[in-house]
Amino acid sequence: MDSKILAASSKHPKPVDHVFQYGTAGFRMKATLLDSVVFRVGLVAALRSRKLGGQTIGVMITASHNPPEDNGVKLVDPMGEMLENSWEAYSTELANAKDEDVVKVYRSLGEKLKINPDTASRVIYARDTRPSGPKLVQALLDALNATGTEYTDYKLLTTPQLHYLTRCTNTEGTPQSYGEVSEKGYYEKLGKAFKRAMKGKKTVGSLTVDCANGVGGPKLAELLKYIPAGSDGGVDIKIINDDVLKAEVLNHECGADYVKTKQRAPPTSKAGNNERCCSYDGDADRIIYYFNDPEHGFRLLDGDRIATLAASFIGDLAREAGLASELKIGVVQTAYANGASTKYVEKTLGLPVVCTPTGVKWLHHAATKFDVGVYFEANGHGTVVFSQQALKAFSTKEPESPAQASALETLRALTDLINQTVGDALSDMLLVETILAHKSWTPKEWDLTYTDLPNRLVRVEVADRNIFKTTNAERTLVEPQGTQDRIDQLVSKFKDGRSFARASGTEDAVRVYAEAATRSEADDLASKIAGLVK
Ligand code: NG1
Ligand code: ZN
Repeated sequence: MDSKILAASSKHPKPVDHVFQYGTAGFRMKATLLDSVVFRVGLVAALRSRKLGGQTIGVMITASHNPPEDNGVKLVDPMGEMLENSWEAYSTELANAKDEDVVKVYRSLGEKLKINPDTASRVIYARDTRPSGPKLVQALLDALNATGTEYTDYKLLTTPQLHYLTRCTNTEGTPQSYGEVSEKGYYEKLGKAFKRAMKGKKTVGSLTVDCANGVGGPKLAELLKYIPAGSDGGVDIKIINDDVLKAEVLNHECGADYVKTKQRAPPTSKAGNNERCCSYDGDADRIIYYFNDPEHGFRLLDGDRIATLAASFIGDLAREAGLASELKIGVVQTAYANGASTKYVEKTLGLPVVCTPTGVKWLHHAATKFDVGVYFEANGHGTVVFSQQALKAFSTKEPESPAQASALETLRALTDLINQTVGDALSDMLLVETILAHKSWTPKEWDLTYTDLPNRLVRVEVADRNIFKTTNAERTLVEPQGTQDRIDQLVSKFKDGRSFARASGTEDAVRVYAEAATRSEADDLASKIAGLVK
């Protein structure tokens, strides 16, 4: 095997002097730099699968909301979760090994982790629509072939579809089976669950979906074959930005990141006042809702809003089902969640909120500590996870009234509708549509549940972002010494002031977030804190 790996590796030389790091979103950069990285990630996937006794590992080639010339690669663990933390370091080590040391590092990892090379290794993989994808797939294949790994190529998929299929593959034929192991199985599961969850309720008007000209476009078109029309207890969807043939339009002036950062609808959107709109990102694992309010202009309904909507709906259902006392329901956010959303969950919904560092893996992990854990990043990446106890309660509780039976059935449907492996724009969209239909809400009513505190997020270029060390879920700076005291002093001068600074995990910069009672005070606070860290 060693000589095969050596020969294959020589076809994928590492760019000299480039240092790679498996970050919160795997490896991500200009696609031209990625060939050796993908090859070596293939080697790590083989090791990880063997370490786990031949369970199937997922490999996704995507750069999400990044521009078309970028690409990236990340690994998915057997239950559809993000790669275990310690393995990020092994991936980084192998990605940075000199060409002549690849086999040595591969072997030493195998020895250190006590991996039996005779164990079978299995991988499934997919990619988004970027033109660099097929060539990178070839690098991955070379690694899988050199390590004698069995594989399935799912070609084009959204990132959450690959997470779903990874879990389905590993649970097939067991009582924990997550669904049929096929793309079609995914659509069927969602379509069936949506119909059950909707119970014939009607959505109001139509929903315009901006697919960021990414893989979400064709996949949504496919999903719609399994979704009834609005008049039939489903939803009427108008798809925009679904051009996957012109490479340069991916994420360009459209998509969740554009809408969230520019605070405006994509120019191609023709939606009228008060009409529901949503935007996916390039690999459809993020979703943001929005609408135009004739009185107040553009209104964003971001990840915080989706989390509060889901928590309130599921909380109500649990009460109606008579399960409120036995199930721990909670919401997980990051420090970027608007303070008003946190207050709404704690005070109005009466549910606990946990704050974790940035990065979905932290949120997901914290959410699994609840029986129903709702987690979302403000940027629209999130989902709901249910504990075994919750699933058991939903399926075994004897209803004492028709209302209880109905709540239980809706809860069961939600556990199938929600992609519990990772945030999923398609599944989250159907969840929001279901909830709005049940509540007979337009986006306006959803928007009125609480008022966001004015806030500002700024990106600060610094000489060395690594000197910024945080604690308290990234809300407190421990280094450089004294900086936090100065931040606290400034914040105390602002009504409803809150601010923190942390090094970005994905860009070479520090991010400063500030909230205050008014727009101008939030801007002022953010710029003062930015001045402090510069
Ligand atoms: P960084 O660059 O570490 O702030 C950004 C987003 C995260 C998350 C990751 C991964 C903000 C403020 N940060 O992280 O929420 O999505 O990228 O893609 O939006
Ligand atoms: Zn994404």
